[in-house]
Amino acid sequence: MNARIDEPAARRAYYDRIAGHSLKPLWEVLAALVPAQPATDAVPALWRWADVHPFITESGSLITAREAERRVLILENPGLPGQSTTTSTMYAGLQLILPGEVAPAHRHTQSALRFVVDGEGAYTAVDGERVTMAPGDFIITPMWTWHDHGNPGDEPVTWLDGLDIAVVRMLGAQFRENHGHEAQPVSRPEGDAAARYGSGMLPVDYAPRNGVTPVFSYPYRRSRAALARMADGPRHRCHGIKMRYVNPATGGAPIATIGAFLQWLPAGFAGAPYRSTDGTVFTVVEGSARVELDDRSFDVGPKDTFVIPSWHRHRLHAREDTVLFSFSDRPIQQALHLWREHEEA
Ligand code: 1HN
Repeated sequence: MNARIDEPAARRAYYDRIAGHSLKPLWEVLAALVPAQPATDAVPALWRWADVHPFITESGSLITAREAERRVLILENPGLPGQSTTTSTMYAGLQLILPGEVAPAHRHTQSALRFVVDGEGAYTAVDGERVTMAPGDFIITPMWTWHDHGNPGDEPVTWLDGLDIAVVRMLGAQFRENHGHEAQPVSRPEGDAAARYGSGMLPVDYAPRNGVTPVFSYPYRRSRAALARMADGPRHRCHGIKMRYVNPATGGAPIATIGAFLQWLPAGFAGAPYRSTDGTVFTVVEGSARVELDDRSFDVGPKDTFVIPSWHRHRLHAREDTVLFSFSDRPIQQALHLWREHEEA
């Protein structure tokens, strides 16, 4: 036989012929499809506030929030060009809203979180209730809830958006609608959801829906005070004092697809090496720290955002008392029993 199947040229010719029939040989890609450990094209990356803030400000003179619908700079992972994503599943962006602007009401099947980075006095309206935003506030717009943003204040406001865009895209479950009114009608006074669902009580006839929290605002004032109270208590070797945001009605994640966390590292804290399968986006709220990975390290300070992809070993060193906010796809992985973590001694 002169065209044995193990000859490279014969194989290539065969691959070319079957390609015309939408067929591919698994044996050429098997190891990459099913690697021994997580493999992602996402890379660790850092967006320093000092670098991105001028670009965000400049975007304000190039396009209005109304025209853009959402005036956002995507924090696109350099390892995933053109994919508008920050980890393999999670999108992050920095959104600017200037005084007097409105970002019109819409809804979509992607869920979103906001973490306020800079400025105050803007609001987000979610399902008929407005919440005024201050730095460090964590606010969610669960899937298919109407949401619009406005800035009746007198300073620009910038927040970090986190969305499950790539997950919903992968599932082919993207839907969106415009409300028709720029700002949705306000049907509940500010603070209504917090009083009803976030005061350690629930309405007696409350039934949880979709695993989505009925509380959509987690003010930094309260979260920060909680961390401060715990500062002298026991600490995790890798994470310092790390808390996860919860749906107060279930104890689960506030959004079915996105887990969010706030952590406090005391000055001088040297965390043990850690990795987990949920690629994570971090933003520094207070303080300064060094993030040490196997092949690179970076120093981070307030308002800087960075990403640690899945299964990338890293450790956190706090130069000062430091507060980090982070989010990832952990609830999805946990629901599917896929989530793993590893702490080193
Ligand atoms: C979106 O609706 C918002 O509502 C922000 O503020 C970022 C990124 C992709 C798709 C929809 C928002 C978004 C988004």
